[in-house]
Amino acid sequence: MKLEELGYNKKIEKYLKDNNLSDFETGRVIAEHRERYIVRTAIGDFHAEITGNMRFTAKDREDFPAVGDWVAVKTYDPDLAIIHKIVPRSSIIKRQAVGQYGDVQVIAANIDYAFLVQAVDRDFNINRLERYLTICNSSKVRPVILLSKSDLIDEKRISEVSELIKTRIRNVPVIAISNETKVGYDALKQVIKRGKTYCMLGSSGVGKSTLLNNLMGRTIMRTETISDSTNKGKHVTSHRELFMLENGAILIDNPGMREVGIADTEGGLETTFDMIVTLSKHCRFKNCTHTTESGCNVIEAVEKGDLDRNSYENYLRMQREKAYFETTVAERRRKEKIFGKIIKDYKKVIRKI
Ligand SMILES: Nc1nc2c(ncn2[C@@H]2O[C@H](COP(=O)(O)OP(=O)(O)OP(=O)(O)O)[C@@H](O)[C@H]2O)c(=O)[nH]1
Ligand SMILES: [Mg+2]
Ligand SMILES: [Zn+2]
Repeated sequence: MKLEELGYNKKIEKYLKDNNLSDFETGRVIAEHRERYIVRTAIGDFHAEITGNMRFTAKDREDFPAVGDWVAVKTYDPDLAIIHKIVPRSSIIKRQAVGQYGDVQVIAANIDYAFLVQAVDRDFNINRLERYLTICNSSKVRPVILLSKSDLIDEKRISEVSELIKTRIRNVPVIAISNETKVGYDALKQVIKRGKTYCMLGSSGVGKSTLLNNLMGRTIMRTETISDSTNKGKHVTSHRELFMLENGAILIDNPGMREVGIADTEGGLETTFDMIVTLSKHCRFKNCTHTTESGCNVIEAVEKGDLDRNSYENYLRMQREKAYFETTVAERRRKEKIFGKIIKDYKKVIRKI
């Protein structure tokens, strides 16, 4: 297969050349199963692992390969390869790692568009939608909101939901689809372009894999009915994988997410809540936190009804979460530094003996 079909471009080519990596095989990570990867190259698919050096020097999860990454590999057996280098990413979707303070989880790399999938019947939650948007906005990924399972509710409710989205989220396309009736598929297919990479994000059971299967025209990913009483929180898809659609687009299916912790460092919150940023220029204090200050233009806008109160509260919640995340990262780095020094001192002592 040609690498161009996987989204290969001149920028990647230039990087490999400038860094003397032309002797390596170039590939794209198409699947990840707990630090074991499948890399697709021009000469086939390989099971791959990273070099010991890459593991040793990795500071956090971002230094490990992720689905969607372009990598330089050395191939060995008919299907074995070692990943030597990750090509710098054009975008990276990440969230706070669940249960590991101060660390991130990389969801996918080199993504052009993210489909934020919510089932309109009961999964719909606008606060969570703003969370996903923040993740996209911190990662230079363009969002498209997909309201799935539209067959389960009536037209009136769909327009209500669309209107509600419009009051808080501007300039993001919203497409209502049904994987049952295929309503909305035409509009969706117009967004899916050759050579671009797409990633589906959303809770478990909203129909991500069903959509993938439908777009592929065959069952690639297992899907399952989730019954509320017996399988609460059960995830059907358990790994991330990249697929190539017939029209030449590339689509990544993900396991459903339960938590969407903000690990924003790139101003995603500011982009998502640009209205708050604009309003805050007229706050009395420059370092206004928009919580209790007098002369806060943001609070005033909420009180006047110019700014949606729920959206404002959601912003404050994520802002706090971000601040907390940043402190835990700093704390972790500090501890690592102390630990690093202990090792160094220890080595010095050993050498002297
Ligand atoms: N009525 C209706 N059911 C759907 C639709 N899309 C998916 N389903 C059903 O919802 C269930 C879950 O679908 P999946 O595609 O497995 O959901 P998923 O988002 O991939 O879930 P995870 O892999 O756990 O993240 C299946 O029983 C599907 O048949 C839809 O548009 N309408
Ligand atoms: Mg799935
Ligand atoms: Zn303020």
